[in-house]
Amino acid sequence: DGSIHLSDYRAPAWRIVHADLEFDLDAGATEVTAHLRLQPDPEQPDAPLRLDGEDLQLLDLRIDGAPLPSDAYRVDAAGLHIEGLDGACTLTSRVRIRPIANMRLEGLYASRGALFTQCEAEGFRRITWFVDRPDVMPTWRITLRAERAQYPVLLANGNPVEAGDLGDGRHFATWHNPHPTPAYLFAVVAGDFGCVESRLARADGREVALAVWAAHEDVPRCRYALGAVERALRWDEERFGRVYDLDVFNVVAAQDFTMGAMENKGLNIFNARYVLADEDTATDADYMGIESVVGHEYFHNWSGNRVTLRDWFQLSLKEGLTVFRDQEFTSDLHSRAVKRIEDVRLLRARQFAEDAGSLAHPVRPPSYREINNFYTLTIYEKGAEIVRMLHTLLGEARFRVGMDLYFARNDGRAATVEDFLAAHAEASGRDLSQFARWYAQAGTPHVEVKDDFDADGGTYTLEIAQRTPPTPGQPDKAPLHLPLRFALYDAEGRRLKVDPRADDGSGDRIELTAARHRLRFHGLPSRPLPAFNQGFCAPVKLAYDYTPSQLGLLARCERDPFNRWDALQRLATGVLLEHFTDAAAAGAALLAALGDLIDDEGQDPAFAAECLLLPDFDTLAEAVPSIDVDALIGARNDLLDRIALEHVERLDRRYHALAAAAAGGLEPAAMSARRLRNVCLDLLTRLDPGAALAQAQFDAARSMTDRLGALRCLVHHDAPGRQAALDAFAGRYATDPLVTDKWIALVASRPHPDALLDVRDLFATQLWTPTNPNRVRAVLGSLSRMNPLAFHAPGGEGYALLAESLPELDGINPQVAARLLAGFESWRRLAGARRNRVEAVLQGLEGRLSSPDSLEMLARLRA
Ligand code: HT7
Ligand code: ZN
Repeated sequence: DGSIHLSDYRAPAWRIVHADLEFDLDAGATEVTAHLRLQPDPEQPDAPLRLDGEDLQLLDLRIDGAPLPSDAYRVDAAGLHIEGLDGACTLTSRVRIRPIANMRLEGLYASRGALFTQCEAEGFRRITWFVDRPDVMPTWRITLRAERAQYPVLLANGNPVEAGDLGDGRHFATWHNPHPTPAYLFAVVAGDFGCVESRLARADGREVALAVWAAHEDVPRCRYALGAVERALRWDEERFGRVYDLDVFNVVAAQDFTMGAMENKGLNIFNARYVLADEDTATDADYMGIESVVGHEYFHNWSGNRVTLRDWFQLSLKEGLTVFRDQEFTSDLHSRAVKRIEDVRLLRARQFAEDAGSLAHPVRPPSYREINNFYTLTIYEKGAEIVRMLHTLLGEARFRVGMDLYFARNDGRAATVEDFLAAHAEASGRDLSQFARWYAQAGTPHVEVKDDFDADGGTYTLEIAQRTPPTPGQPDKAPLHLPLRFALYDAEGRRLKVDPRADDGSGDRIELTAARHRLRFHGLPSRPLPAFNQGFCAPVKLAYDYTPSQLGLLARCERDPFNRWDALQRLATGVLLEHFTDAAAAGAALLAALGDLIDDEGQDPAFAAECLLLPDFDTLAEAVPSIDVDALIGARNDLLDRIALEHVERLDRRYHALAAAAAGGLEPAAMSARRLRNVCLDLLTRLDPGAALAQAQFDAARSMTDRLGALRCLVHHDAPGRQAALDAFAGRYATDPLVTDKWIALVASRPHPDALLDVRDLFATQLWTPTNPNRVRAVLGSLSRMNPLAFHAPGGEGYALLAESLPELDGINPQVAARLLAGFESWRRLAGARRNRVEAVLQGLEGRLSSPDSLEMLARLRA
């Protein structure tokens, strides 16, 4: 079926040791001349040369300067085959490509008069003939020639070497990348850009010139991203000892971009939404997102670029590790507790759903048809959790030694997950062979804890069992090696010092390796209150039968802030799903705890805001065997109403008390205040049909956080001023596509059946630009991922709306279409007629999609 298997890996028969490329750039027709220095693998002496290439018009082909006769090579849909080559040689090819016709945004494409590339994972083959796999790592020299008027800025990987005039209005620039680099990290940008720049001394004493580029009108909004680059560079030196390795580091913002950003060597290309920010157009969350993505791409320079991947099955080796690194960056610079809560929210809502749905796959999948379909939450977020567990198992100091060894040993190489684990095993003396199962086994492990207290002897026993449910293609699972933190508290919430006489483990962390473990604690005066998985050190679903009052106590006394938040999430989940026998006591415990938090001025307001947010729809859907959409949405709404009603005065008081702090700029205290204020406002607006407070905040707003927070309340709570506010907002930002995406996302995520009509109306306006991935996501991503009420409309209208648009989108940008299809991943667990309705919609898509991306997704969804 066209699948590629991890077990079939073979080293490349031919390597490219140096690539010298010349581009005659033009949006309509670009000519690419490639001089590739080729070397055969001595172990595969007679293997033919096979070069990847797609949509290339071949103009000329030579070996060592001599034209190749037409019977000496063969071209098919995927490649160029040359047989009978006699050892090392230089292949020169000339091809023509059409950037303007490239809607897939893979390879070289045009966007708003400029030219950009996107080569990960297999886009370079759309630029020229090449051995397009990550374990082929030439050094590079890149010469760009173009008209100066339209393309005054010519950027490529590496260091600038030379630039000059060519006459006739044309000019050139030559770049050199001395580091062995796979083709997926190749990049070129040409266009009329401005930049903000700075110079920084590297830890090795050399200087690096940093620049962030954007369309001229957007340059003033690049300052924050530039600061984020500076912070990332310093942090990687200090925390990981990683020093930058070129004289320049360029970042360019593109409005048309499939994903978030791309870590091309020395020339990162970003979705404009992760670069451009000022107070008028960006929310606090946008600022945080920019810093985190800038960090992520910068950190790839070592985890991904200097040490790259042997093959695409190892994708999490760079992505999981780099997400872990960017999470630590944010945690070191801002609130560690709030960052962990945000990350675990995402993991539980989206990665756990992926792991439990039709698209579940291991962090290192054994096979794939289209690698683009594996840039998933499992590869990224679960991959990061695995690295985090390693960090927990080894501790910061030994983890750092392991990382240093990994980087030193694999620098300039294409590595595997085994190389990563071997470095950590060697540096720490630990056996990580069982731990490696995390990469091979899909599904979220369930850890169930039962306890017993023998009052006579004062002996407390914990029975801990782990089990991983079946996933597609993996019916049986073996036990995993995982760290589990725990603590015991007495009835007053005081931490008990424990001395576990267990099979293994000690102190407040044990390591699970078997399906069952027993821990015994002696000499306890009374039954303790246990707490587990502090900091969410293992990415598992942990079940322990807490009473509401125990959770209320934990929410106050747990030392670990993550677990204080988690106790409230558990309490809220239990109330919503009616898990507690004494429902009234549970509701009262939750309301009391939330009331204390609203009043608690000693607490970080951002943390309080996180505690006031109930588990979202996706997280709740993950906690039940069968998804009753109406029941989940109804229960959530009822509980939110109850919280608002119970605490209206407190919420109002706190909302106003935070006003002064919220009026500040980007300092953490002001951001935190705005966050809690917007949560208070949302609850208060539930009770106020006139939405006076939200209207007042909207009218007086001086920051996008305040303006959008208020607009969201007006729109999502159907306030009378909703349409006027939307129109005012749309008018104010009509020329700004990123802010326009924000209001479109609000409209498409309005929890009202009419959101489907609004989306249909949008399709009929000029705002619907199916070639722009951000806009497609704002409309259809928001509907399918952020609006369960409308998406799961009982008659199936939401499913039909998404499905209707997919064939057209698939013909434009298959990656975007395939990702939208993943919105159906949990369909098999839908209760009632909804499951049948999705099934019919998926069946209706049969024969209407054409890309390998969407065909693979559809097949996996329906398998
Ligand atoms: N490594 C990159 C992932 C990526 C990508 C980015 C943009 C367009 C298409 C893409 N395919 C894969 C981004 C990252 O994870 O850092
Ligand atoms: Zn990445």
